[in-house]
Amino acid sequence: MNKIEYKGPESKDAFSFRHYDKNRVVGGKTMGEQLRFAMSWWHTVNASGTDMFGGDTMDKTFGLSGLDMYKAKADFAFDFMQKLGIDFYCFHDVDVAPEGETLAESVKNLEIMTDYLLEKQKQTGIRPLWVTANMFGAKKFMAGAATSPDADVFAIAAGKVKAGIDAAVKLGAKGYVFWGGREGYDTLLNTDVALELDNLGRFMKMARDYGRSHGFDGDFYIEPKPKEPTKHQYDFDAATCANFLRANGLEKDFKLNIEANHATLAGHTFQHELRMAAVNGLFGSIDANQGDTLLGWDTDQFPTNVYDTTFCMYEVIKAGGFTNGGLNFDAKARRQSNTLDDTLLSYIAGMDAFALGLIKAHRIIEDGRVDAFIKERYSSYEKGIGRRIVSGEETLESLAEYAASLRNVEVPSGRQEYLEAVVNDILFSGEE
Ligand code: XUL
Ligand code: CO
Repeated sequence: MNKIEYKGPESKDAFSFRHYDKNRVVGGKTMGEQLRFAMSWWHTVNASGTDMFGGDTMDKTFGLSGLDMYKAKADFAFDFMQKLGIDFYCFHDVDVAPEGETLAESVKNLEIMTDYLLEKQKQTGIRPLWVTANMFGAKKFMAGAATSPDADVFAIAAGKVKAGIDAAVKLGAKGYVFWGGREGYDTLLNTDVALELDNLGRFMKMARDYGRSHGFDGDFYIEPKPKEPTKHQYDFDAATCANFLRANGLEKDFKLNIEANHATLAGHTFQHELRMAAVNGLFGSIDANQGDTLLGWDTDQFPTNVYDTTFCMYEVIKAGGFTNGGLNFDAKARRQSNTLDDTLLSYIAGMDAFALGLIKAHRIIEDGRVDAFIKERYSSYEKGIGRRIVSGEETLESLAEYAASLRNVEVPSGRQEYLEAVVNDILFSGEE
């Protein structure tokens, strides 16, 4: 196995890193520790290029079927991660083990496969960043899982999450994700929203209680997404999830897993969602990808836009860095990029874009012009009336009295273009 090596920005070797130098220290920690890259099992090991209009363009069966195929996929996955120097992976239950006719059969298959994965983990030191259960693919989940109108479906979903948490504990994962692709509704003509939302809260409390009493000491995450496949998803965006978590008393055990392409589908920037997570004390993990503004659906492309990776890493650094979370490439090579080399090149592109983002974000902070500008912009709250407002000493009446005779109040310029030029300056000049 040839490992992908760091060869520096001048390298023309497509199978080398130009910016990701795992052991290089940036801002007091190595790039590896700061970025905590993870491989998404579903895209990398399973996705075969299918889209709404056409079938497979890649074969990832290894010429096998049943458990043998899943084991071959695991062999491939660990080789692939080692080649790239990736230490984490993320998976849904059905990504790594075949689904049975019953819950009991599925759980058995998952146990067999997690035994196999555990062996591979011992050999390599690689482990899951997070685990999740697929509660959107099977026909029974067509109307949701925890928000299904059918209580048996709710029960099966609970069983899947229990098995997923058990797998997380067994494999040493410090994250468990809920992405509610079908937790929402298409029409109010058939939906009891109040009951569905209560059930979603009940479901997550059961998961929290089970996890905390069975050795899961990591973070639970909600991964917000506004729509697709469902028209209205209950986990719309970071702010909606913050409200849901607080309403259900879950905010101590849950954080958010912010996905770039989900942010843009919600009409937000990736950076906005990260900031909203952070200011609500819910910054957790990231699904790294990018969308295409002209297409407008969840294209799950590999992230190559360095402005976005820079602003993302700026938020990550400001939030204090990852603890249990990391950067999971919830991304797939384009349907036409259908060779194994393309998958490898996609990861290299994404990892380099984030390494560059980390370097540049760190530079923006070290440079200090942006932070200094923001501090100065709000300086009226550090003295006089502003300080008294912030410290809670003022009331509407006292402020009305204070403001009564103010004249010619001038708000200083916001200087947006200057600040954008500062960022360009840092992005496009100077060495790494
Ligand atoms: C779907 C999506 C999922 C979650 C895990 O848009 O992002 O792959 O990350 O279920
Ligand atoms: Co995702």
